[in-house]
Amino acid sequence: ADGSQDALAQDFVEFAVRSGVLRFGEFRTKAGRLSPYFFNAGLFDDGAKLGRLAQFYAGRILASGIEFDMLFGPAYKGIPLAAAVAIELARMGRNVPYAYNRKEAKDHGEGGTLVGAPVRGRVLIVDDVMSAGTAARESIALIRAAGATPHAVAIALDRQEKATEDGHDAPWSAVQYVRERLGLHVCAIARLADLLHYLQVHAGQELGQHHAKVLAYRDRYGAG
Ligand code: OMP
Repeated sequence: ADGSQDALAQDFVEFAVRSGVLRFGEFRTKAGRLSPYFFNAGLFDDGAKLGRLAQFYAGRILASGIEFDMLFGPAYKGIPLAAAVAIELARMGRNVPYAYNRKEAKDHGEGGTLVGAPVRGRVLIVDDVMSAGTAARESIALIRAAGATPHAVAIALDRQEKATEDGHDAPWSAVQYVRERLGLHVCAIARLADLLHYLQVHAGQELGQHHAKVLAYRDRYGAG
């Protein structure tokens, strides 16, 4: 299966749309692309939504069979994600340490930019979205600098877009780059293909009207 009709992914897209996290319109991405959709994980903004989100991540992570020794949440949006996923994994019987970074180093107190458990072993990065791959590369560098092994990345949405290299579009996707060039495992709750499937299923309804624009965006920037 190509995963585009994956039930968990379809449930997740529905949850994201109903929560107002996945929106349609005109948005500028970090890589400067004009996108007809945007996923704002910061809008999983109450305890129930965050808890449900964590269940989706934990379910995907455990089903993937990826091995890991700890979780890492990159500042800022990865911090509540890693914390919530750590709680959910513990509830499911898999208690692992977690850590996160500050964006600015403290010059007093405990010092340094890393907070939480010591960063060591095989680290699973928990982040929101992968588009062109810049955020993932920053997290990988941080974990390497701490002397640990960046082993895997779990994201809510893989936008399945071309990576950028020095401001230019690469022929491969960001996820392909992280998997094949950097050798990390990547698991995503949903991908652009799942979103397209969801919009297609809702053809004829208000949501379905966004299908053509999202498809055109994939034709322009899609990869993998
Ligand atoms: P890359 O660093 O290009 O992979 O983009 C990932 C980051 O872009 C995410 O961590 C977000 O900060 C932001 N983003 C979203 O949150 N949702 C989207 O739908 C698209 C982006 C984006 O700017 O590409």
